[in-house]
Amino acid sequence: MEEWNFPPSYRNDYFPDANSPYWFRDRETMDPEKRDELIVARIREVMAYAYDHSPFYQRKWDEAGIKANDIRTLADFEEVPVVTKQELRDSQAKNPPFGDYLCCPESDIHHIHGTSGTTGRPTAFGISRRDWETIANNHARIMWGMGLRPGDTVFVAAILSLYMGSWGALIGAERLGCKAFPFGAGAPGMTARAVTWLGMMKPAGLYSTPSYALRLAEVAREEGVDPREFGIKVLFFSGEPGGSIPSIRDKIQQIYGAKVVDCGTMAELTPWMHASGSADTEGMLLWQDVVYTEVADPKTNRRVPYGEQGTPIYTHLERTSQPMIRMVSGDLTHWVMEDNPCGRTYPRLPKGIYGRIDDMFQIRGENVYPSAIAEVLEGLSGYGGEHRIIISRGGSMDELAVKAEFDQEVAGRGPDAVRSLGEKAEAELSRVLGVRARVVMVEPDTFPRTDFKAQRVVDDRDLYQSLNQKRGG
Ligand code: 8LH
Repeated sequence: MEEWNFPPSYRNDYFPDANSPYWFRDRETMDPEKRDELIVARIREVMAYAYDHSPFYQRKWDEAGIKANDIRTLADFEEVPVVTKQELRDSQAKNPPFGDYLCCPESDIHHIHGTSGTTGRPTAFGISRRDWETIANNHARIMWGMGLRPGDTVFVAAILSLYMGSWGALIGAERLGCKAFPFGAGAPGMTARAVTWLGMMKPAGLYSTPSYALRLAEVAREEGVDPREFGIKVLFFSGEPGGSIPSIRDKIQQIYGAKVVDCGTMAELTPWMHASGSADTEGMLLWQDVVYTEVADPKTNRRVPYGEQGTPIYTHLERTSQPMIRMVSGDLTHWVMEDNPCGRTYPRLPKGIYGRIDDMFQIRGENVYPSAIAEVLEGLSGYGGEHRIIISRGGSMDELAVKAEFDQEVAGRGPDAVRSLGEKAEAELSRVLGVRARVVMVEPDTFPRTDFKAQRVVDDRDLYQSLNQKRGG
């Protein structure tokens, strides 16, 4: 059925009917129970393959006493031990450079990439030519679902080195028959140049992080350009929360006059677009026939029912070089199974991925996500576009302070307008978060902007103490 094989073998000249909203209608719209049956059979094949080709999986599953053939249901699969990032690092340290979960001969490796984080031992991705083509085919299919079409120009405005996001968007656009523009990001002066090139190329699609799309719009305005003049149809974002946060999504849609689609999971899980919205469906669909995703209780690693919150655990169904089988993400989301406006029968993450469990902090018993704070501020008219979250864990009670920029318009209206915006932000944050948040309004452009993923949490106890003294608190 529609090239759903393992090992995958896609025809690189395949295109759906030009009027079809689906790349593979059957795979995308089939009865989900039928799909689950096929997924179970595919899991057995992928597990047997990984066991035969990798000492890593042999060790892991022998220790757990699990064999591919034991997996008869999706519930059986929950018995399979999860893979953590640390295990991948350890495997690569002992078996450099690709680890003993590399399931193809090193001579088959076509691309080397790696994790983009700056702390800890980086992880190397060794991707075979077959996998590279599979990734391109999967991303082209999902980008078709976003409404992009052959001949469209796709502008990749993200760092093109150690970030799989940019490469994944690029090869998807190439396979889709688009005019792919690997513009990149991150070099000095590059955002202003992006404004010029966007004006010249008028791309149908733009890929970046949500934070960078906001930055790009600011710079465009500084250059006297209205971002709507770029004529973009679809902005597809990954890398951080934002594309499924209504206040942020709506603001960006309004600024660019374009549709925002949220996508993306983890570099290890490339084809990372396997969680992605579509032209008609907001949030993220889980394209389960590409990567099987379980939203699970982080303590038990077992699926939670639809409607509940958990951490995504991912399993490649179409990768042969470094397949991830039950890789635990450490992110948080909640999933639902409903009729989707686009007709695809996948489960959906209506609010996308909120953030990492590690980034969540507790203030007087309440769980607070940085993305929830961004959501509130972006919804306030007069907010200047950047903020920092300051957590104090020094005293007997945890305290939360937010430094938020006001915009030029509020600045022009004077101190009363600034104070009133601060009070409004404080009231709204306290209402939404369920805990008191102190807000300090700061001048426009106080904080540096990012051309990658935003980092806004500051654990700065000294600053908090001086703030307390000023307020006599
Ligand atoms: C997200 C999202 C999203 C990623 N909403 N959080 O960009 C896709 C891939 C290549 C990527 O960013 O991989 P990387 O650098 O390994 O980072 C993975 C983390 O990024 C992931 O665990 C999430 O915390 C976050 N992330 N896409 C919310 N659409």
